[in-house]
Amino acid sequence: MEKTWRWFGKKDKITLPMLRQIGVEGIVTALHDIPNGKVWSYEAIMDLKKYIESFDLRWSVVESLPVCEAIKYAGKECDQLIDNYKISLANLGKAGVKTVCYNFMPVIDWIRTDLAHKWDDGTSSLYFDTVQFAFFDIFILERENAERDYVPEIVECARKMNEIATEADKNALVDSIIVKTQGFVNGNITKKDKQPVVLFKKLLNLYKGIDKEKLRENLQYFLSAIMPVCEEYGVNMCIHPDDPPRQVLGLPRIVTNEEDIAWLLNAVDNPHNGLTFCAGSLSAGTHNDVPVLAAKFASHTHFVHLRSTNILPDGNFIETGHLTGRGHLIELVRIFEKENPSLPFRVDHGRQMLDDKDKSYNPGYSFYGRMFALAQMDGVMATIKDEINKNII
Ligand code: DNO
Repeated sequence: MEKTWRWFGKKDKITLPMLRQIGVEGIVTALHDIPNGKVWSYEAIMDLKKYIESFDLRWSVVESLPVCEAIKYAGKECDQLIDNYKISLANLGKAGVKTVCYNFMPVIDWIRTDLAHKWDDGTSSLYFDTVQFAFFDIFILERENAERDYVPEIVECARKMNEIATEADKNALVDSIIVKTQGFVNGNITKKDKQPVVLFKKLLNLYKGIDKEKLRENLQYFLSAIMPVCEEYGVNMCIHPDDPPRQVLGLPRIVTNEEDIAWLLNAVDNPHNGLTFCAGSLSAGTHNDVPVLAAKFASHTHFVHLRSTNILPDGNFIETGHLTGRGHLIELVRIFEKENPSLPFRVDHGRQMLDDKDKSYNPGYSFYGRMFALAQMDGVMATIKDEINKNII
């Protein structure tokens, strides 16, 4: 597979020459400065593409061309926004950037409660704690009937947490859940927003009355509208699974399991409608057997995120090492190498280690931690290629 790396543009402290030194072949990036919903011009795309190519790298994947909320909840600006999306896709296609990752998660993209969960060896990784999340939902957001979504023991622990939490604790949690993890992925809330909770609640309100069926309809509408452009320019759309893969905050989520993925591929049956196979997101649900899903959907996969999690007995989950955990990444590399050796993959998130600590990288996107994981995956790939060449597998 092609070794790619998520790079956040010319302002990223991790530079393209650094990536060349560690064996990266392709870049995964976006025009992060263009506000969501606005057209990506051909000129702006070519400018970034040429910059990347000047370092002997290629722009392999767009992550993400963001889908605006009004497309997801079918607001009145929906058709205009889809038209803009089509123009951006056509411009990408003309520029030769033909793999586009996106998600259809309402309001909030990926969710973690702790961005620096300590390991015994001094490194840290990202973590999701159910009690902290329930505390955020019930006592900080004060979402109507939120406690119905948690078992009584969790509600009780969240209540106790609320009794002792200071304002600073609450702000730190808000920062982790809806600010720090969202801003840099072109999410709805950024560091500049003074009242993130107020804004977040307004966004949640936009989805009143939108259930799983309705959200599916809206996704189908969006995909059917853009497919002709994808066909004309050879662009492959790859949806990112919901992270974690379940309903949250009363919002529907529709890419959580085998049935959802099968629905998506069937609803718009077109080779350009495919998947970002994110092993990390899928592995955070006990209902998912990740290698089974990979084997089943490999031919519809256009892009792979290699990351693994472990689910703890209390339902919390931790981002674990790339050679362990429920992601079964070794088996996945075996499946995808056989299916399509030129498929782009990136190591998705790494631990914070060594010099990463003081660099204020985006959460999950450390340098040494990801480099370490990339080296591990590189070794796995080399072994598997060798097995394939010797006809052992
Ligand atoms: C988190 C990322 C996601 C992903 C988007 C794709 O680290 O994997 O934010 O980029 O969901 O649209």
